[in-house]
Amino acid sequence: MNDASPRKVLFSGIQPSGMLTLGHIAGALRNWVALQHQYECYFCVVDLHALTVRQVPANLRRWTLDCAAMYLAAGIEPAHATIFVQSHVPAHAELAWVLSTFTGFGEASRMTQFKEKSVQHADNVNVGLFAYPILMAADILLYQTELVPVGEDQKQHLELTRDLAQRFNNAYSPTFTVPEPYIPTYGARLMSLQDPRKKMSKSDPNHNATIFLVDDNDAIRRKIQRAVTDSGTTITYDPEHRPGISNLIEIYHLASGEPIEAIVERFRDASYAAFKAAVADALVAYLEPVRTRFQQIRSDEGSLAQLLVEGARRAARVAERTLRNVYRKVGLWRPQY
Ligand code: AQP
Repeated sequence: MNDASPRKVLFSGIQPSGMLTLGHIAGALRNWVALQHQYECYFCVVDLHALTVRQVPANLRRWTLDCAAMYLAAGIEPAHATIFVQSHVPAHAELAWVLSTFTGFGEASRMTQFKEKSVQHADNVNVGLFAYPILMAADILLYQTELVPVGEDQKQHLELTRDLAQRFNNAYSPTFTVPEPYIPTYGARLMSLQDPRKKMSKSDPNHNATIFLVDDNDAIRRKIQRAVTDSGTTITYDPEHRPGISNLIEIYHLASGEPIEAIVERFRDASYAAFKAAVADALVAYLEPVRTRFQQIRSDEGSLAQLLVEGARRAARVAERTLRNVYRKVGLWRPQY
């Protein structure tokens, strides 16, 4: 690229709290792939965030590498985007601490995701879960991020990030870029195959509800065949009233690239069974190459680790510059070393 103006900075991440799902391709990875040439991208595996829910240590370690490998398998190119693991860059936790002293208890208490997650994880409502949006603000602000792709559930957190940046800048002098939400080109939110009013989630205890990106062809076919549909017999797209069949149409659209209207038109008179078979075929064809690439990347753990070390080095160079600035402004004394 010959464009002399610097590219805008974009930051995003996924928690390695399980194996990634088709929802992550729909709502995150395919956007990232499309954005990586246009923006200066930081794609982080946010393992510190995953700790807010109790994890089996061996699983968390494995999923961290799996998650990074899936970024690559989905098409992120390390030559264009920085891929790294959050805990490898200590500045994230350090800046989160400073920002927590600028966050009102009341304003953090208003975060709706905290309220929802406290109900979901009632046996472990920890302070980390409460402080999650502050760590997210640190993730974003360390890189002077201009754009953050956000879904509906993260809008409030990005608003807090903007407030914190402005508050800090006003209290001292301009330090942080105030980030803007980036409304992704592909906004699909895939729903659970077993309860289409709920989001498809990697930590759903019912594995039939979720298409994991590592599922083999038989598992994909089985899960699509068992997907809950609505009463009725026609293939129509109406997410509000017919969420089950609409979700399958979304999946077909994702896998085939065919416009929703064209799908509905083509399958209007088909049976649910025939449509499900077509969805399964399209999805198998779409996911097989991703899974094969994932397996190749994952089988060479040395190269993957090396790539993540290099990513962390690149990220740390930028993050530490911001953190040093913040420490100096708030009055933390540091010797020259
Ligand atoms: N079902 C989905 N449809 C569309 N986008 C989705 N994303 C996740 N699930 C879907 C997008 O992935 C990014 C963040 O993922 P995350 O794993 O860090 O957090 P999450 O949204 O909480 O995902 P899960 O699978 O539900 O995780 P658990 O089960 O651990 O809580 C975001 O860009 C999100 O929109």
